[in-house]
Amino acid sequence: MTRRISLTQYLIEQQRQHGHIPQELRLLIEVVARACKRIAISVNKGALGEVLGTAGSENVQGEVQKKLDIIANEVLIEANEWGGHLAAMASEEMEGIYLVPNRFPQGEYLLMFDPLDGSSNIDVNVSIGTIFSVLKKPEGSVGVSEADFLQPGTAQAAAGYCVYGPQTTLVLTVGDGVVMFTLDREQGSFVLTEDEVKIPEDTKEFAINMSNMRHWDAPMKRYIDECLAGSTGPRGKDFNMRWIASMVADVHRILTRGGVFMYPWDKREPGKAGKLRLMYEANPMAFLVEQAGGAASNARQRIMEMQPSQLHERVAVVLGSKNEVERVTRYHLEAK
Ligand code: FBP
Ligand code: AFP
Repeated sequence: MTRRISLTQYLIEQQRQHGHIPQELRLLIEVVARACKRIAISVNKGALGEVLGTAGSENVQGEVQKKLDIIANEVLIEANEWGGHLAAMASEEMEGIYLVPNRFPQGEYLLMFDPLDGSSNIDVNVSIGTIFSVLKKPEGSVGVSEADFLQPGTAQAAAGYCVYGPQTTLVLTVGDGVVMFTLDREQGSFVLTEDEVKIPEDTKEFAINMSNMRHWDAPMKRYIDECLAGSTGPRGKDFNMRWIASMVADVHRILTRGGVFMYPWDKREPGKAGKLRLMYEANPMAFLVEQAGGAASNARQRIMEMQPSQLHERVAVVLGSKNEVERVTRYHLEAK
């Protein structure tokens, strides 16, 4: 019988044999995974758990909050605040950072998350997910402030997501490749099901919200026009399109079979760099994609090298199969 490796076993082996992760980080990842299991239970209950629909409030970015956005945010905070591994948390659903209350021990790590990504898919029973990114508090900083979070993606100690779809899958990197765990619902544990996730360098599949095409700038239009031209166009091959409108689900497909995901800059909001958030969406996904052999840029530079200037900063995102990401980036740089 094939040996089943649980998330706990995997993390303990990483800690013991490879020295990749300190004990505090192992604990942190396990706690995040446990929170994801609780979120998965709420997601699965759907209408029976009265978790669908809007909550009647807005988050800091002026977006209408769904009940599950709030539930998932609370589950992640409650699960993580008491363990002693964290100094503070930040979330898409909270304006400022969340300090670990004084009654609990303080740790060295900072946790950021999008508790429920793909909000527009919650009520329609399509895959959604939780995205997380882990940083270390800068050496020598006293207390914790928002500035401690403003580190580039290259500083991430770990990143991952959990996708709530036909299966619940946890995808993780601690900087040594990408691994996937499938939730065994009967046992209640995450079981290792992919230990060397690799994104092919080439692809014939792209993901973008085509309804925004008229708002893109010229290099983005050029890239998509060439894909749409198919085998008789400059690319000499036919492309397929997929758009789930949950970044987790689109990135999961790319980590599984390749492809390129784009959420470009948009003329409608010239002051903003894109729709997606740098700190808790783009950076963790970029870390995963790079660790799987892919690439991630903002169409001009590597996402992981961007210096964030605020917690809820937005960024244009192009990620996935390396040769396509490089092509999109090249088109933008040539047009400068
Ligand atoms: P939320 O954080 O509000 O869920 O927005 C993020 C997101 O849902 C991404 O997961 C997805 O790729 C994108 O927005 C979909 O955008 P659009 O509605 O333009 O298709
Ligand atoms: P299958 O029966 O092979 O799954 O095809 C049906 C279907 O997946 C349908 O559910 C989708 O709407 C459609 O095909 C998608 O087709 P494209 O691959 O052309 O997008």
